Amino acid sequence: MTASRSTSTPTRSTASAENPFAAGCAWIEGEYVPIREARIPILDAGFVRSDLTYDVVGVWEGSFFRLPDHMARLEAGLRRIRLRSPVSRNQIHEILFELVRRSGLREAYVETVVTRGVPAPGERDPRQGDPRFYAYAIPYVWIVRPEQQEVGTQAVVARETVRIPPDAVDPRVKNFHWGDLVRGLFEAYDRGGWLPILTDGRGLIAEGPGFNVFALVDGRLMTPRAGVLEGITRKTVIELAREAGLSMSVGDLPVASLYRATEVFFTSTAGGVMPVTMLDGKPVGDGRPGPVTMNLRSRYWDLHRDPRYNLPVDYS
Ligand code: PDG
Repeated sequence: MTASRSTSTPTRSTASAENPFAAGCAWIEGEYVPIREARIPILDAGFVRSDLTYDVVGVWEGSFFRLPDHMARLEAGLRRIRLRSPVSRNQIHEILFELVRRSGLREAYVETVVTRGVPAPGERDPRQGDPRFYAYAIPYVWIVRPEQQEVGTQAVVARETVRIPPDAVDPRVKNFHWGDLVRGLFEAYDRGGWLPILTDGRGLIAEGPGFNVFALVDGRLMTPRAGVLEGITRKTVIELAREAGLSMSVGDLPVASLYRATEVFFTSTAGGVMPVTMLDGKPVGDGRPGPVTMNLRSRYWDLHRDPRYNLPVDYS
């Protein structure tokens, strides 16, 4: 650390020596703290029971992308699990902008979490919860690195792991019940793939660890309607596809259709539109990112310069 501070070359560690929030900034109980020092109480039901909901919004070139959509999804999730944020929508806005301002990050991954909080001793009734709010900003996260997106990623359809049934854990409520998704990742690694696509166990595609799935089948772009998080990137891509006059179906996506697809891609705030060029060890289409995917991908990023979708951060 001392050595890097004395060098004249600017490095990540010299930057963090100057700004304690450069690696990320968290808001914990009213205080802004460096990300590495951010702590939650061990008895928080969010940790012990996954009793929470959260959201992740991206900051790109210094602006929040579709923040009102993310806030609306967070609020819908809170209602669905009967949780109230102790922090108002206006305060949340203020905190999120301040987190990014302090970090100085131009490209950031900004997470907001509302938990059921720390129960009174012995209390097991979730209605008696005392909700807590947490938020943090860290450098932007890529599920698939941009260089890899140019050639496409490798995926497998999970066979041993199914997505948690929506009647057990509602996937529309963004949650930390990642047991199935993490198990799916191990299955993908074991089979030589990088990312798993989970099904509902009854022949329909659901989603993967942190992303929605799209497939171009017989010239029609398809994405599952149910059993998935209603991704903001998914919503953006659906809008872009309709605008471009593509045939688009938001409905069932059978596993069999996915195998016939000429193009497959994933969508997430953490990486945008990510082409899949190998599925279960076989090439998708001609094994290169397809034209429909790459067109949607570039138009997705173009939207990050459209004032209708972006709220700039004041870094001064
Ligand atoms: N499905 C699941 C299960 C997700 O967690 C996410 C996003 C999506 C779909 C895509 O939704 P959206 O387009 O609104 O991003 N999850 C990641 C956070 C988790 C991670 O991988 O770090 C995100 O919001 O970036």
